Amino acid sequence: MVQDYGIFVGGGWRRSKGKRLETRNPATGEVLGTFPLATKEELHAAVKAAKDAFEGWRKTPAPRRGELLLEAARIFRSKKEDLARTVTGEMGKILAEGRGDVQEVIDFLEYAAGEGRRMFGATVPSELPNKMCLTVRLPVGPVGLITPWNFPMAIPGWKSGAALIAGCPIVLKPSSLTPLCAARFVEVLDEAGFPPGVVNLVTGAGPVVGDGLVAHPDIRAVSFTGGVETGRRVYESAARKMIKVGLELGGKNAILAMDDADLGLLMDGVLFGAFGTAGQRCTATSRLIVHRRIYDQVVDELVDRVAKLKVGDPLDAAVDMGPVASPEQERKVLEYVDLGRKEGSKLLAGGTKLRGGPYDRGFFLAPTVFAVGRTSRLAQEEIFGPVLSVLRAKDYDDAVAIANSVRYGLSSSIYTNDLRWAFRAMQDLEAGITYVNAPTIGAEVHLPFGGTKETGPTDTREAGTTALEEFTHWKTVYVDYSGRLQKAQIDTARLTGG
Ligand code: TXE
Repeated sequence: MVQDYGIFVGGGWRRSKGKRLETRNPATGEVLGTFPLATKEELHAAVKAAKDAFEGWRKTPAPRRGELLLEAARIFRSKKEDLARTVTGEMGKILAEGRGDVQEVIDFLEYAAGEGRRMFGATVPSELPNKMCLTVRLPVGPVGLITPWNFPMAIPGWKSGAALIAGCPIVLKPSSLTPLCAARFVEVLDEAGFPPGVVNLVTGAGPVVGDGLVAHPDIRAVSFTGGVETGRRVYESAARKMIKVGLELGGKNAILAMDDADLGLLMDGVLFGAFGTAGQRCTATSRLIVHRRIYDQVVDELVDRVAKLKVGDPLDAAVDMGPVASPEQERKVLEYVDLGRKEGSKLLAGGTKLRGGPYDRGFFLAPTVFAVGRTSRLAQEEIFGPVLSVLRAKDYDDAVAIANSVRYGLSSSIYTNDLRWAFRAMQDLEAGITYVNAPTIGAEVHLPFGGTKETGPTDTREAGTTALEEFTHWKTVYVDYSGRLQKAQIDTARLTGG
């Protein structure tokens, strides 16, 4: 039975007056649920609920807030398999990755809960006697979380965990491709017992609900993950309101393969990095930059290994890659394949839509590899699908120059056994993340995540020790217990008599 969902506002599910959207399984076409395209008024009601909840939530001691996050993590753990199947069913990633999506929520909620007992500030000596200086973090207020479809539970988990522990009520606006995952995510938070209005969910069109959320005068910060062009609009709108904004806008991530690399290790990493989640990760390996001395050997082995990848039902444990997430994704990837051919790039593997039997019900593409020129669009633009571009480099410096020639700066990787190249790459690669002898994917929740250049113009980092930055501001506090007026910079009597 297909369930009709409402919006979650002020602690309960409400009916919406808006039109409805259907969410479908990209492997089978099956309708999984219907969701509202919420109206402006309904968005305003959600923001009002968050605003009304702010006073109580900010005054709830952070360790108590953490207890609710831990309770949510416990429920996620108890429902992990069922939720993982929802992720795979709605988004199309293979079940092992669906489980990973949910595990990331559990890991981050547990990490964030601990932050409730840290949230360290600084205590600093004063230049005056009998005076104390310290810094404290304070929540910014109600916040908007705008999330994409590729990690339909993990990204809401990262953003919500950080906002909630900081003391900010949330209004979550998920991608219209994966509202069911968002609804199930919010059901768990509700079951954990967050006070009414602290957690709100509004589904609907980006230009209405997303835009309206960023522009709403009572929303004090926005955390956004999505495409660059949408991110630019969010950035502009947030700047007009002078509010904090965190942006994570994708990548064109490269693996550098040096001539001393362990080729077996490299090949495993490239396949996982490029074709895991059908290439639809912001950190996906979309470029392989190979030292000229091993180029032919690497290309031969790669073509061999790609031919053995199994594409099919993402619930089948023997399958390596499921469908892409939507007809739009499929169209976009096939357009890039056409473009590659027109640009004169050499198709080494794949490049087709898979047809016949169960393939005809979903959006299944063959894992694709092109040999490309360094200025080609395939080498420069984020495709967000199972397409790997291979480039030949003269030496280390040339490989780094190619890697850095794109507008993105999210993840990067080098395969080498030479410490000198590894350590130079840590400094030379223009990216928020560098892996050594591992692919460009695989972030862990207790480390900062984000990028440079057009990936992360606001230079915020999600997760890890930096997660609170998006949702808090610093207050500096001076406590003078001298009992008299003391003047900084003016009472200048010093030991030296100055
Ligand atoms: O993203 P959008 P889409 C890239 C990837 C992909 C492309 C398009 O290249 O092919 O973006 O994907 C909401 N104001 N990434 O269309 O449109 C929208 O409803 C406020 C990279 O899904 O950026 C959704 O909730 N919000 C990426 C969210 O923004 C708006 C992950 C993202 O949607 C809005 C996903 C507006 N005007 C896609 N318009 C990554 N960084 O990993 C839409 N939205």
